[in-house]
Amino acid sequence: MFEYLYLVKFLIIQSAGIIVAVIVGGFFVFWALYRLNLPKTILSIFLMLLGVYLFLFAPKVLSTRLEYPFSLKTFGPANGPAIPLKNILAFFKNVGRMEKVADIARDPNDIPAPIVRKEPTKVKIEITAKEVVSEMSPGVVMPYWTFDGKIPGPFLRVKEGDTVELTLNNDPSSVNPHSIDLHAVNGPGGGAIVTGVLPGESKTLTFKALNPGLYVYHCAHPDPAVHMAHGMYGLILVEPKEGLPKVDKEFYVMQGEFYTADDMGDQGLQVFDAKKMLEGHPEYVVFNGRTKGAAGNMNAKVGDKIRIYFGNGGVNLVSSFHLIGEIFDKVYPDASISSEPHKNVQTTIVPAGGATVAEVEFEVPGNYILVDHALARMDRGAWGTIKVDGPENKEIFDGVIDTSGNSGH
Ligand SMILES: [Cu+2]
Repeated sequence: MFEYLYLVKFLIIQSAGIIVAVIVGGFFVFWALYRLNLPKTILSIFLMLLGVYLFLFAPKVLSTRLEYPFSLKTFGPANGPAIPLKNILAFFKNVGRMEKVADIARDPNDIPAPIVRKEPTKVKIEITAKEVVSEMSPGVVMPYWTFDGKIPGPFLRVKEGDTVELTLNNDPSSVNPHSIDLHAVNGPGGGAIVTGVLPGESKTLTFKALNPGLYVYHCAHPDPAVHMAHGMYGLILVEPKEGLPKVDKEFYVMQGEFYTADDMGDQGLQVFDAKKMLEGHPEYVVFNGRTKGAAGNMNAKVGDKIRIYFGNGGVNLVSSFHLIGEIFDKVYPDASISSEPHKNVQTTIVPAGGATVAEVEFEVPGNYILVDHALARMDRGAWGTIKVDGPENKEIFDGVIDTSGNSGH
């Protein structure tokens, strides 16, 4: 599936095009001026102005297309948000060793089973930070940074009171250092200050899971926003001592933003645009790392109790989480599972770096669409589907389904 020539297209064709255009343009100007037989002073002034024009404007054209804006700075504590030029060169050096992931989206069903044991214990977890190449949509090739090669990272499940020994490896093919900050941790940096790993390194963090809840974890290596805008986030569930109420199915979905120099839908290898990230103008807003990342794998039956673990990796936007055609029977706002849930909720706010736990039971079969109800983002990719099978229920929902394509669904 990989059109690897895009790398060549990106580096050679675009730069060669500019060089050819400048040379041919120069010859054309010389030729035109000689034909007009203008005096040497006018010719000199013209060339001087042309030189000034190129000096002022050519770098702007080149900087957005041929390199990360490495000169871009912030006033945050980290060195960001630009990616150093040496890392761009290292990317092209390492890309042959990087894994080409056929599908970057983590399956929403990829969740460990509920914990049955009653007593807290010691849990060992190993995660690998890995930079990979995959597709945002067919032909749109992205350098992704991940936990375990998928977006979001693995769904971690522990119990209140557990002692967690978490080892973070950084794959040797990586270019960048990485770390992990888990919002479930009580301690500086959420663990990030002890898990900073260079490519090929491993480090271990031990923490006690004191507070039950559903928490975001993410890479926090400077600049954290850049790492999250490449896909480095996931969820950790700290189950309460008594466990969560039993449901028939659980799903795992995370929203995230991607900032590319090219416009949405442009094909080829995509370059990260730090300026768009600072301004909060993503080209893609998606569920589980790519367009259609949460479409097609979630199935349920009428009458099933469904629980959705939904998180927002950000890095800028707040999600207005909504399920078209249903009402959440229960929502634990801000994923506060030790509080009483809200009942009968249409849309629930999930802040950047936050999560929610929503439960729903379907009465009527059909396709139900998960969205961020800031619906322009659906056009940027933020949607998923739950397919519900079962007997019709005409008392609750009846009518002739519009198949003209004008209904939108
Ligand atoms: Cu990272």
